[in-house]
Amino acid sequence: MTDNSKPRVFSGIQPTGKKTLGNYSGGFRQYVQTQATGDAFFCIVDLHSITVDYDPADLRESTLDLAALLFATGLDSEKSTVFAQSHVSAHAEAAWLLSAVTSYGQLGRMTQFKDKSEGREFISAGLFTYPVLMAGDILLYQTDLVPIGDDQRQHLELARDVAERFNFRFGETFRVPSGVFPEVGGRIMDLQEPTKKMSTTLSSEQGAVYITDTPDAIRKKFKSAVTDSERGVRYDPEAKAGVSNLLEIMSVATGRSIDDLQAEFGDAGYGTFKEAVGESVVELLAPIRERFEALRADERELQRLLAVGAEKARRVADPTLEQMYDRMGFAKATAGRLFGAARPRGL
Ligand code: LTN
Repeated sequence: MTDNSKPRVFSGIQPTGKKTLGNYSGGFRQYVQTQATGDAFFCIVDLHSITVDYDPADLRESTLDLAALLFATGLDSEKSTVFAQSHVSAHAEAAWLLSAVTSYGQLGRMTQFKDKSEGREFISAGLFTYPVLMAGDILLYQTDLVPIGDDQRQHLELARDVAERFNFRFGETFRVPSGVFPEVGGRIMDLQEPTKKMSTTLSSEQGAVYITDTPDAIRKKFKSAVTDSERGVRYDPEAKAGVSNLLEIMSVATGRSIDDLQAEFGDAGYGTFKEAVGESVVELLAPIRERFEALRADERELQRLLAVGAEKARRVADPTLEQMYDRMGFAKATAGRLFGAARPRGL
């Protein structure tokens, strides 16, 4: 079942917001690459979505949207395990157990908690304990590698601390995971404000390219992308300038090096260059969009694929959870809990 020669990879993806070209470049693209080299689990973290104000009907739709998008960008249900967090009850249980070895003070120092709670009138307890749920996600699978964005470094550090504290207090149980951070294409900037990251929530409609945008919408967005005055098509990543961002985007879309692209477009006008970048992104995203539309239209098939994923996930997560209960001194629940965990929800 598990292949010990390949590192176990685990990542969680929030089912909220429309996913951007930035998410593709710094996330989805990496996930697909791990299929060849690792034993990979990709979890749609719906339980994390309830930590801020949300709409139940949206959550259901976004969960299926994200599942379709993960398969459309190239994840293969035979090679990887793609599943919804709420379908595997071990996640919610692990979060409670791990809260015993998580420091209240450390949770209070999480910058994401401080940013997300600032100025809100209602701050849920779940927003505060969010990193404990995330630690459980990772640790249940005896994960070696966690592909994540830079903004998740502090959460990963907490997960490592939690693993070490549990191992020390209750005996060796968890593998201590390492983060993998994207080198190239990890920071795609907003097309209208190239000093800011392209964002699902903060970018304007024109500043962000969505993975499921139509070819025409994509062309339009690149046509109106901000460039720099009088600098020509030159790469200068430090300047955080529009042209450098466009070069990076075209490099991601075509697989060609920045040097190679500079050689071709160095003397071209901005108009010609922007059109070429737009076309390269259309070529990258059009097939993904088509696969997405086809998969999304077949909810039964999506549900089936998620059920296959959840089954595979349970087979790995449940034994870890059992070990946690046992090491922590809980009396054995003869068959009861195991049966409960393996039983499909709703029965
Ligand atoms: N917090 C992460 C999502 C996430 C995750 C995980 C990532 C939840 N659980 C486990 C990696 C591993 C985010 O907001 N991107």
